[in-house]
Amino acid sequence: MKIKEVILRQLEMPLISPFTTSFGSFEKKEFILVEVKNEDGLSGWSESVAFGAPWYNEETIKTNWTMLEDFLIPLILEQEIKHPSEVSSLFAYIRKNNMAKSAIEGAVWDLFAKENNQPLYKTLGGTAKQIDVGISIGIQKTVKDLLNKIEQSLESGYKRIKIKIKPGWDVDVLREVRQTYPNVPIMADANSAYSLQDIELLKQLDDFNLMMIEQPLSSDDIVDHATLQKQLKTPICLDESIHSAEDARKAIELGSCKIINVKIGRVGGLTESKKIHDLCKALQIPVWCGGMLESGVGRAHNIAITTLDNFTLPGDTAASANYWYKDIIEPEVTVDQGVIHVPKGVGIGYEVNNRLVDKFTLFSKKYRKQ
Ligand code: OSB
Ligand code: MG
Repeated sequence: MKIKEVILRQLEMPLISPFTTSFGSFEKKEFILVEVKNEDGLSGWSESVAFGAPWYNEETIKTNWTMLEDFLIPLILEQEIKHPSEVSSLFAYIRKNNMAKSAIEGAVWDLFAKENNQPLYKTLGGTAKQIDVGISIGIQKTVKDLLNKIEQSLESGYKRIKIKIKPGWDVDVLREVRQTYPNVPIMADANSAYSLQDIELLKQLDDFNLMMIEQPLSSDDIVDHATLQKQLKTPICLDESIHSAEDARKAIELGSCKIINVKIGRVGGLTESKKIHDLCKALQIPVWCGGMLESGVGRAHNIAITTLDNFTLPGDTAASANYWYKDIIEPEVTVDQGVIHVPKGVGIGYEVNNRLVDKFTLFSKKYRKQ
């Protein structure tokens, strides 16, 4: 591959409705969109999933921009890359900063797939023609609001409902939801809002036949999660705690979780996501693809990785219209009876709408080979 130019753009897109988690609330989405260009004028696209503030992990939009500008883009422009799976080894000497690494690694994967006239999902080894999706519902003002959102989501066909929980918005809320919907596949995501001191409360969640509870304890913990899993019937799924295939191996060995949420950005890219997928498949641990309120570009990457065969549980990649007035890809991601039909076009399989990208861009910068 001959990468000639990298363009970073900072975008800001308004969300249709605010999204609230145990760590904070999003009114709009700010993110870095990455474009890599080859000498023939083909473009590969990806986005950084880092938020404006370091509340999900330690990265931010600004730290990602710095890492990309000072370290990652120079490596991409200087080295001859034969295959995108080499990118993560190029980056291996740089510690963490996974979302920054992933932001450019994904664009290289997209470009490579396009150079080879192949859909990205096939380049990754995926086979599914359609993928099952669920929806993540943020913390609401009232239980009635939550029940309304669940109703709408079920009408739209989503295959499972994820409910965000936090202390004060947990057992009573889930009880009401379960009473209203005795048979709907439901899970809860705590985004690290609890500690082992809350074990009696967490055990009450076993009454609600949840598919899983996602990341109940600290974002850097796998030890207490193992203690907790021994006392819970409900499977624990880890999100924040897993940054690599090695983390996944250790968590599984310790018994810290029975399910893993794969987020491409959190683990440093598509190559590492595939490694986690393969490891979990060998160990019979189901995985699913998480979401970070991505624009269509990130959503397309999520769809591509989800076509690998151990993504057996519905992911969080909901339709574009769940988040955006108008998404930056064409066509938008749509959900039809709870499934997304995987696009057949080359690369990410969706066209980036340059006019809308320009509209949402606050500033941008180009980097070229010296
Ligand atoms: O923990 O999965 C999470 C959104 C922002 C930060 C963290 C998470 C989430 C979601 C929403 O649950 C997933 C989505 O709809 O993109
Ligand atoms: Mg989560």
